[in-house]
Amino acid sequence: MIKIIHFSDLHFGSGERYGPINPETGLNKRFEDFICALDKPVNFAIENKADLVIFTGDTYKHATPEPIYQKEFAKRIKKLSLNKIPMILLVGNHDILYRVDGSDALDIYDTLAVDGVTVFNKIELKNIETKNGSVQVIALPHITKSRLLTREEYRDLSSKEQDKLMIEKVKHAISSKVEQLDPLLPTILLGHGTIETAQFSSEQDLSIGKVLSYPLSFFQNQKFNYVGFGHIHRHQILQEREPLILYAGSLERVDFGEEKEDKGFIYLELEKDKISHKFISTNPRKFITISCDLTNSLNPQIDLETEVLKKKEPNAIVRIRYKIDESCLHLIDQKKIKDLLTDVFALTIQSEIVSKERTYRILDLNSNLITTPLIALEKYLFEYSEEEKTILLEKAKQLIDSL
Ligand SMILES: [Mn+2]
Repeated sequence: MIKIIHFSDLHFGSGERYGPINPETGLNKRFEDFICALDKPVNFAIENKADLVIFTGDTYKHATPEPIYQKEFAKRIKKLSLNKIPMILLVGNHDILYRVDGSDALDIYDTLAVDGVTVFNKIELKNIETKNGSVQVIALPHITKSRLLTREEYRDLSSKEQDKLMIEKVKHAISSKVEQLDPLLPTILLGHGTIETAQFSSEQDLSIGKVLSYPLSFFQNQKFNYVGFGHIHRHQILQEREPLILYAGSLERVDFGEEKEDKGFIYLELEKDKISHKFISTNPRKFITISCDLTNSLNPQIDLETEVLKKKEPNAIVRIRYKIDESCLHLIDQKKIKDLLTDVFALTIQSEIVSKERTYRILDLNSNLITTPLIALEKYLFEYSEEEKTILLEKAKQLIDSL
């Protein structure tokens, strides 16, 4: 039996706007949360004498991390290496610098040839030796156009056609690796990217339709014992068996889009024809949104305070959102609200002011457009980029057509 720990989407440096500086360490306290979260799979692997640790990408917020982020990550890699636990590092989109040199934030571990560490930055099949036998790994790191296609191939294609071509190429690449598999060894496929049937965290939703996504059928191959993915922060199991296909999810909550999701890592026990899996929570810091519609309230301050006291929890990251009529705005004392929440970790207060007198108008949006809703929508979307507009209009057209 081979014991495997799989975690993903570490994102050191992300979400720090929710953290104050710890005066004792000089570090953002949210970053300290992320370090604690990383310690959980690392320590679990050591305590349980794991045979292999897998990380499926997005190490930092971006590919040029501050030295402190690199240092804290490297410490954990070294700890696993000293404990003789092999480790796989798969490159995610946040690890890649979009330049022609093709380098990424994980390259350094390959360059230094850290004992037991294998970095995957291209589609590849490799045998990884563990103390309980070899595992075959097909790696599908984040795919970029420049790494997969030649200029001649993509020059005359629309971005949709380029995506299609890339998906085709990935399909071929995976099939050719599958042909080379040794039927006697356990096989895992590790990826960083979007699988069509997966669900995003709510604040990640906007990237749907923009990124290329793989059909689930690419991975429904009985020659695989496990398909483990990174990229989508929401932990989810796409398929329970033959093979087990899942997203490990991120280790900590990056933003409020992940408020309702538990966070953790995956513990796997792999035998040639059997696999068991368990999600182990990192007990991430709580995010709490307190929403309050005060537009019909006679005592907005009291109503808001009541709601806040009902929902708040110590040490949580709290977001208060209240909706109030402009004429009642002066009845809210935000200072008093803050005083009720001195024991929370971080606090933001957002107000939405509703005005009865004025309604916001876009000049071009007038009653003449009532018969052409798509044109009306286009005018309404003036704040969006051309690319986003195109996506939204396409979706709207589908909706209108289906009605
Ligand atoms: Mn990613």
